[in-house]
This record gives sequence, structure tokens and C-alpha cells, in this order.
Amino acid sequence: MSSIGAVPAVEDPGENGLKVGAPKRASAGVPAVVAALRHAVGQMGVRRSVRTLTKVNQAQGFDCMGCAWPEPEQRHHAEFCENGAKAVAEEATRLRAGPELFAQWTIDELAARSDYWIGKRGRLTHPMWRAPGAERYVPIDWDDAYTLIAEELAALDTPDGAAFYTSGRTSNEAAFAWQAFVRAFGTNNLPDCSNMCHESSGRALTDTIGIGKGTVSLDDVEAADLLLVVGQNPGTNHPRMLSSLERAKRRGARIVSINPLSEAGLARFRNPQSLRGVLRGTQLADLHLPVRVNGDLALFSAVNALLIERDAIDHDFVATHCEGFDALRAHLAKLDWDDVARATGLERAAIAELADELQASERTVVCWAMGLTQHRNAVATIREIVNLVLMRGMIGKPGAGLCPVRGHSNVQGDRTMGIWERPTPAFLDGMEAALGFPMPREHGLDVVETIEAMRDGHVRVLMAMGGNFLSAAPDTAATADALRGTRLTVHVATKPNRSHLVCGRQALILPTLGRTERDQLVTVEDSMSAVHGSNGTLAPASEHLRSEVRIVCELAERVLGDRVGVPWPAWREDYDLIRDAIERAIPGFSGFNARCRDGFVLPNPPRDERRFETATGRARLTANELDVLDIPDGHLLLQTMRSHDQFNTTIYGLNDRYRGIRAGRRVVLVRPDDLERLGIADGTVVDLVGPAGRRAERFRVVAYDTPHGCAAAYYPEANALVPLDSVALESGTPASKSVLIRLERQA
Ligand SMILES: Nc1nc2c(c(=O)[nH]1)N[C@H]1C(S)=C(S)[C@@H](COP(=O)(O)OP(=O)(O)OC[C@H]3O[C@@H](n4cnc5c(=O)[nH]c(N)nc54)[C@H](O)[C@@H]3O)O[C@H]1N2
Ligand SMILES: Nc1nc2c(c(=O)[nH]1)N[C@H]1C(S)=C(S)[C@@H](COP(=O)(O)OP(=O)(O)OC[C@H]3O[C@@H](n4cnc5c(=O)[nH]c(N)nc54)[C@H](O)[C@@H]3O)O[C@H]1N2
Ligand SMILES: [Mo]
Repeated sequence: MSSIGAVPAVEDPGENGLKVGAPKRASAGVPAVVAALRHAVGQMGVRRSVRTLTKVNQAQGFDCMGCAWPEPEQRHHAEFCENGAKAVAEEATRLRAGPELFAQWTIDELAARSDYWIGKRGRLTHPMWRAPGAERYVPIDWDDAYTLIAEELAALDTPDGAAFYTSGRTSNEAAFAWQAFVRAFGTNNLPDCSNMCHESSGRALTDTIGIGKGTVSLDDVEAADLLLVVGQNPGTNHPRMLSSLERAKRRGARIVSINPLSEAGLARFRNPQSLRGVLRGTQLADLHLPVRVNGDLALFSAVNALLIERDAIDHDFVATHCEGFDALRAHLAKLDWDDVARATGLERAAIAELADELQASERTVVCWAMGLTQHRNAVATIREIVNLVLMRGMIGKPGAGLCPVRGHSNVQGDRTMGIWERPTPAFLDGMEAALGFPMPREHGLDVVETIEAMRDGHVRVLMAMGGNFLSAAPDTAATADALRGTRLTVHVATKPNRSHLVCGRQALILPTLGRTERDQLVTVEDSMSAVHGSNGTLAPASEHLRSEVRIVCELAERVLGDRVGVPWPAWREDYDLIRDAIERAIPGFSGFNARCRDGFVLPNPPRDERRFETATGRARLTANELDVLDIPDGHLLLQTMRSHDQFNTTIYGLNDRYRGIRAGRRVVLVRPDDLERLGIADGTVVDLVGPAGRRAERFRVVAYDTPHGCAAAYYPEANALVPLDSVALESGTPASKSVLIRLERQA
């Protein structure tokens, strides 16, 4: 096994093909339809494309796994977007990564290929096993695979010697069974993708409004008169959100985008579902604030200071529902505007313009995503946004509220089901009452803590329900070493990925059904707390695939026998029984089986009745210390982001159409005058050198409009640069959007 960095600096086809053009000024439109169909037909063929794409997000169809944006009440006959079509095509592909693939190549040879190439091998078809120290994976029976896992788990000194990761595609039913199994086994080591994603949002919101979720519905978004879109690129990552923004816009809403980059999706949107949209498009953002990377805490502190100065405060709301106003006012009165200028890179006039917009608005919605959550000061930044929304009384009324835009299609549902390393005592009480066995109370490990525990030899078995742990995690080389130090790594997956190729002493790949494939009805919860069913319709990619629910229940039976009273075999046969257990265990699910077919919205006290389940029953205004990241001479502050042709670590293609980049991903975007200052020409090939000599090799410099001192590169190629211990305070989320780097010319 090679011990160097796990992501090789290779691209297929050769990186010489890389082309850079001008960034686009509009999104979607005909090019999006063409791109969607090209991907779909390329992977699935014509007939299968039509059969599959017409089922996306329909009442009788399956929930699109492209993102967690909700579906409208009135569904369009094509309720999906370009990137949803790519996500579907990627799963419903006719290509197969069967035992022949693993016979032909050693594990190291596969690991030397790019993520793009690995993903394009197709769907996994058989359970595969890497024997101790073996060079290759070989097929294994399901039964033997379960036995191997049971033996390794039994050999641990303590149940805390294993960790059980979850990615956010897992259905509610599978997630519920999975956490029940893990807690019956005896640990809360349930790290999940949320730890790297919206954990900072959950922490800030729970802290201040008493629930770790947003407070708006789709109707609120469309009824708002002002929408802030902060640190989010919906044109690529939530394209269906653009339709909602367009509808809001038609009703006269104003939109402000706050982002170091001027993303095409927020400029002009050509709605492919209407002729007018295709021909003319709608200008979405009225105001764009090119904030410096990591500058949002300063920006929102400054805006809040201005609103207080102008007395643009909803004093009734604050007096009735909030605490901490006087302390916040005193804190913001001391705001240092030089710090604000340094952190945001914005003129005071531009910040005042944002304050004007907020002051004029009766119904404001603030949307945000990874541009805010993946910084050291992320939790404080989101609390500052809560301050804004509370002081303006923008919670619990139509057209207003907080809207963290979730990523994975069921990441929010997984949390509701208990995929969480820090469950509350109340949650565990409910679960114990419903399932009848005692649950561990001590908090478990999140993603970063799991990596540290593997490194230090405390966690010896890692099992993952989906995802790509290695490539999603920070500090790729450190994570790879940690994984290699374990006794067993197990991945339940639909397609091969890098995590399968950097193994423990033994390793298993267990192939599972995807969303598109025939199984019993499952349910998911979207970003706005709506729960509904999802029905796969395609024949499974291979006869050897098992559903996630089945895998969990069979494994639980093997590992636990009848140690706890859960009827695993019955759960596996009839998911209705799992939903009955969910109904007993988790508030808000009464009548679950009867209601899930049509869908329903979970209770949300702040939204529904302006009730805040905090210690005092009031929403908390908080004083947050400014935390300004200084960029030393010769350095840049790098954010790691998604291209238009990827879903997290799954690379659909090598283009980032809206940003004008084609046929390559190893690029670093830098402002032209910063390049001049650094003495590096556009087009130069450089290594990115991160903290403590961490290095990502061979990136082409692209001159691009981004604020002074900032840079951008794609995830996961740049993950090697993110130190394991560089995390958001309080939430532990890797600070993958503020990495100090320098550029080093290739010798
Ligand atoms: N097609 C597609 N859809 C997806 C995904 C995908 O990979 N592909 N991933 C899914 C998942 S899991 C998630 S979490 C979401 C992610 O959705 P996004 O959050 O939109 O994803 P990122 O590409 O990480 O983009 C972050 C945006 O934040 C901006 N940004 C970076 N740093 C800062 C900052 O300091 N301040 C501000 N204000 N902005 C900043 C970047 O310029 C970029 O526009 O999308 C989901 N949907
Ligand atoms: N530097 C940097 N790092 C980041 C981020 C960033 O912005 N910058 N973003 C972070 C974020 S927001 C997230 S959410 C994480 C994502 O982290 P993960 O969720 O771990 O990663 P994905 O790439 O979404 O996982 C893709 C794999 O999931 C498997 N899969 C797909 N569908 C299914 C299914 O239905 N069932 C099962 N069992 N497996 C399936 C496939 O094998 C596929 O290879 O990455 C994080 N890492
Ligand atoms: Mo995410």
C-alpha cells in the first residue's frame, strides 16, 4: 500500500485538455437541458432515461437524490433539474463495477486513478472482501461478510472501539434501524456527513431558537419581499431553488447575494420549463456583495449595528420573545469598523445598502449553505444572522425566517431519526421507551474525532452507511493513514469510490440498492421538514444487491442475536413496522404509516407558534466576538467548493460550465492583481502549499474575479490542505472554506 497522499494528481483525460473561458452571466436555459440529456442518455440510454426521469420527485415516484430542496405542492411534469438528472443518471447507469474490475486491478492500481475514473466504472454488483493484507478484493457471500463484521466487533475491548458513519442519502427507515443497531451494540459513535456540512447551523440554531432546523416553508420563500442568499451557489447545487426565487421575484421580491464569487445562477436564470424563461430569463440578484472569504461575521455584525443605530428594531417581538438585547446592543456599539473593512473587504456604503434593504423589508428570508458553515467562526456567524432575523421580528410569520439550505437529500431526516453522536437525553428517553432497551448516554465521536481516534488506535472498526469518508474528510493523508491503521473498514455503497481503496487490515464493500430501484416504500425529510415517501421503480442493478434496511437488520441479528427485543427479521420484511416504531419513539410522527404516502410537515415551534424551546423559553440574542482571519504576506485564503459537474466526491464530468472552466478540475482561482503581486502569471502550474507543509500538486492558476487575498479550488482535490484540527469552534466542522495557502511554482 502506498502511504503518500491518497488523491493522486491525475486527471482523465489528460489535464492538457483543460480550457478556460469567460464565466457565464446566466444559468440553466437550453444548455442545461442539453447537458442533462447528454448525461442521462450517455449513462442510461434513451428508453431508460425517459422511464427514469419522468419518475423524479413525482407523487408515485422517487425523491431526487440531487439535493434536499423541497418539491412544490403543484408538481411540474418534469420536476427535476440538470444536476438532478445527472445524479439520477449516475445511479441508474448501465455500467457495472463487478468482480472482474477487482480481479483486473489491484487495490493500489485502482487508487492511482482519478475519482472521475473510479466513479465511472459503474454500479457495484457483488459483496467484495479484502483478506488481511491482500492486494485485491475478491467476492464474498453476504453471510460470510456478516460473520466477519460480527467477529471483529466482538473482538473489541469496548463498543466505543467501533464507529458507524452515515451519509445523507439513507432513508428514514434505514437510518432509524441503523442507529437502533449501533446503540444496541453499545455506542453513540455515529459520525455523519452533517458533521462536515450544516453542523454549525444546527448548533447555532439550537442554541438560539431551540431547534436545529430552519423555520421556513417553500411558500415563505416565494412570499418573501427580500431574500438574502449567503454563501450558497444554488445555480449548481440547488437548481430547483432558482424556480422558487424566480416566483418570488415575479411577485416583486428583491434578492441580495453575498458571496466572494458572482455565481451565474444568481445573476440571470433562464427557466428551462417556460419559453419566456428560455428566451429572456429573469435577473435574480438586485444587489451582490462580494464579501471576502470568512468575512460574514463582520458583515452581519456591522449590519446589525446599523439597524440598532437606526432603531430599525421590532421592539414588540424582542420584548415578547427574546432575551439578551441590551447586551447585544452594548456589544455592537463597540464594533471596530476598521476590523469590519479588513474582514469583509466591503465599503461601508455597500454595507449600509444591505441595511437599507433589510430596513425596507416586511418579510425577509435568509438562506445560507456551506459558504457560512465551514469556517472557524461559523457558529458565531450563523448566530449573528439569527440576531438579525430576531431583531427584525422575522420569525414565525409568513414570508419570513431562517433557511439553512441542506445538502444531501435526507441529511435532515437522518438527524431526526437519531443519526447523531450527541443525542439529547430526551431523545434517548423516547427511544428507550419505544424500543425497550437501555441506550448509551455518553456522547460519541464526530467525523474529525473519529479520524483522531482511528489514528490513535482507539477506533479499530469503521463501518459506513454510504458516503465517501476519506475524500469528504479533511487532511486526506492523515485520514488515509488513520483508515489504514484500523482492523476492518466496511462500506455499504452503490458505486466504488476512494474510501473503498484505502482499507483497514481487512475490508468489505457491501453493494446496496439506490433510490431509483425497486424496494418497499421508504420516506425522507426535506430541508423544510416535510416528510414524504419515495418509491424506486427500476430493476436492481444486480440480483446480489440488498437494501440498506435489510443489511442493517441482518447484521443486527448476527451481531446481537436476541440481546435486545427488536424484531429485526420482521422489520426487514415490513418497513411499516419500522415506521410504527418511529412513531412511538420520535415526536411529530403520529399516524406515520397513514400519513407518509401523502406527506406531512413536522412540527416546528418557532415557525408554527413563535415558541422557543430554550432553557428560558425565549429566543436568545447573542454577543459574538469578531474573529478576523489575517492573511500573512504571500498567502491567500482558500475556499474549497463544488464545480457544476460533481455531487460531492462523485465527479460527473470535468466541466464547470458557469465558471468557464472545461476539461479539468485541478485549477486555483485567484484575483488578477493578487497574481501580479505574487509574480505568478495566469496559466502557470503551481502546487498549493497549506499549513505545516501540506501540499496539493499541479494546479493551473486561473485569473478570476474574487476579492483581494482570496482563492478558490475544488473539493475533494484540495482537501489534503485542510488540517484535521482546523475546525469550527463549537461544531467541529472542518474549516474547509478558510485555508491559508501559498502558491509554489512547479520546478
Ligand atoms: N449538483 C450538486 N448539488 C449538490 C451538491 C453537489 O456537490 N453537487 N452537494 C450537496 C451538498 S451535500 C451540499 S452541503 C450543498 C452545498 O451547496 P453550496 O453551499 O452551494 O456548495 P459549495 O460549492 O460548497 O458553495 C459554497 C458557496 O459559498 C461561497 N463561499 C465560500 N466561502 C464563502 C464565505 O466565506 N462567505 C460567503 N458569503 N460565501 C462563501 C462560494 O463562493 C460558493 O458559491 O449542495 C448539495 N447539492
Ligand atoms: N474540502 C471540502 N470538504 C467537504 C466539503 C466541502 O465543501 N469542502 N463538503 C462537505 C459536505 S457539505 C458533505 S455533505 C460531505 C459529503 O460526504 P459524503 O456524504 O461522505 O460523500 P458523497 O460524495 O456524497 O458520497 C458518495 C458515495 O455515496 C455512495 N452512495 C450513493 N448513493 C448511495 C445510496 O443510496 N446508499 C449508499 N449506501 N451509498 C450510496 C456512493 O458509493 C458514492 O461514491 O463532504 C464534506 N467535505
Ligand atoms: Mo453537505
